[in-house]
Amino acid sequence: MKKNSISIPERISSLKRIIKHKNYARILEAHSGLSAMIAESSKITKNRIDIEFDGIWESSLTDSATKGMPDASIIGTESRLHTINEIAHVTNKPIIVDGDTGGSIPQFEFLISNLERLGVSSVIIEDKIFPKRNSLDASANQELENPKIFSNKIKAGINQKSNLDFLIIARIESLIAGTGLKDAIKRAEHYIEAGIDGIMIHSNEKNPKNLIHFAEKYNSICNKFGRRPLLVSVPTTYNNYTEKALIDLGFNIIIHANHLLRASHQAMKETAQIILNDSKSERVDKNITPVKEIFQFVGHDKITEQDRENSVQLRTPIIIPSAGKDPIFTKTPKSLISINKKPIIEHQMESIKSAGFKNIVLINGYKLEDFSILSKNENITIKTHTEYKNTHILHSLMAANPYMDNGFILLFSDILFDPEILKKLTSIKSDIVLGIDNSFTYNNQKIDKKLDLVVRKKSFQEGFRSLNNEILPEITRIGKNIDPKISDYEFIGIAYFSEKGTEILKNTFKELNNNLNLKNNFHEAKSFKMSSITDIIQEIINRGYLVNGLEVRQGWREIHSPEDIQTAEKEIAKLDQT
Ligand code: SPV
Ligand code: MG
Repeated sequence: MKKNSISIPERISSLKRIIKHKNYARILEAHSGLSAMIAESSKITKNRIDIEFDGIWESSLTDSATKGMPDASIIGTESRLHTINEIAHVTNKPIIVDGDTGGSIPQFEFLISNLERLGVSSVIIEDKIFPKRNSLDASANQELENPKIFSNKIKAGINQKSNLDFLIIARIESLIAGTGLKDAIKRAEHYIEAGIDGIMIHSNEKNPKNLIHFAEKYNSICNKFGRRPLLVSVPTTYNNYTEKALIDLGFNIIIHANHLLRASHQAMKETAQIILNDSKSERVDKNITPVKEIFQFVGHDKITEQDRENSVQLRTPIIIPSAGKDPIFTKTPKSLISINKKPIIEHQMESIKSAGFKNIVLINGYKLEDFSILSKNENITIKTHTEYKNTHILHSLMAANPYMDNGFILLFSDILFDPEILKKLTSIKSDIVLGIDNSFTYNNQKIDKKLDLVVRKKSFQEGFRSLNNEILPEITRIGKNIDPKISDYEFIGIAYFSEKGTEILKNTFKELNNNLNLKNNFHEAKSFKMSSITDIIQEIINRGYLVNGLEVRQGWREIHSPEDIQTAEKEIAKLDQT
């Protein structure tokens, strides 16, 4: 799941929901964004069942220790909220906050409204007097609050909450302060009467007899009030008890309260010792997480991937040759044919923009004055190919020669397409990649035009591997005159040329242009001047350069005939409805 992708009310309610569903929640301590992500993402599978923590405990002990401070009401609420915010920002699971004593009533109200705002599910406050001392220190002097005064604080807290699923839990410290089981039971009665959502009974004993007695009596205590608030355990000293044993005793929330902090402290100490000893860090490598894994864990990889994409998108122009007169649509240049009251070029510009690309170079020729409607658009550069009558699409494309230096995407003027196609094409680290589609091979519809067919190298394993390790087909033949039966794909009229791919194209073009022998027959064209893009691609392949295909299924449509316009309009109308 993505970091912080849950709504605040949903997150607040999630703890209550989990407990309602399975009667208990297993919680692990965190003291930072990173440790919270470990708590959230840790998972094992036992007997084919996935086991994870249900939520995060934001502990006063470990938040203070992370700041190098004792757990003695020194680190203030603002600082604690900072840590809680950090944790909430990178996780989605329920958070239970250790609220210490809760402070005065106004301080407790302030804490609750801030915790709800951050999506925290619950706060636990202990019935000690401020400034408190950590409960695990058996030698500390622990002073308890009068239960009636503490109950007033509980009532004020209940009044303050704006989400009924936010749980206020009272932590009874009688067994820590040495006031005994009876005092604990009396306090529980006060707090339940005040309307508490849960009771945490704490103990710092290894063999917590009184805590067990309390748990055994808990249901009968609750019976008097006709409701049973949740029961919470923090088994730090009595951690020979399994979660199952505690659940069987009636506990609903089990908090492993400080273990990630203690684990990291131990690991840090050992690492520091080894580096000091060896005066180099090599030996610690095997014990510590590789930087690469940290990058991946905190999402650094995604940032660099986006950077790469962005820079490719800013650098790479989309070149659209639209100079010739179409044999079917003779009145209008192809780019300006209207689909749903918008010229094709505008549909293309929308897809280009949504794929993150900025610069478009359009080559016009026939009826160039009609293109004045685009003159106000600053992302589009219009270049005129005056020789359009005596040449074909390859020469139109090459009229954009000065704009190609950083590589480019070639886009035929009559293609509607999904933005993802552009993104995918440029994410492949191959120098020349053609968008190819194999649907014609199983599509029985009558095809009323000659397709640009493509044959791929059959030993597929030898194909080029893309960044995400897909094997890309290597193209061996391309053209209209290939037998469809031996063809694997059709070219969709979208292709990517990297900087190097462009250099190959430019050099090949330049050499052929200077070759006077090419007046007749150039691949499938009558002459080099009248050649198509597919002719020069075949030439590039024949010269030994690698040309790859990116398989595209659906997400594109060629506007070849008036029927195609009707179909495209219907498709757009359908999309608009959904
Ligand atoms: C904490 O984790 O800060 C707690 C639990 O309050 S304990 O340290 O056991 O008191
Ligand atoms: Mg604490």
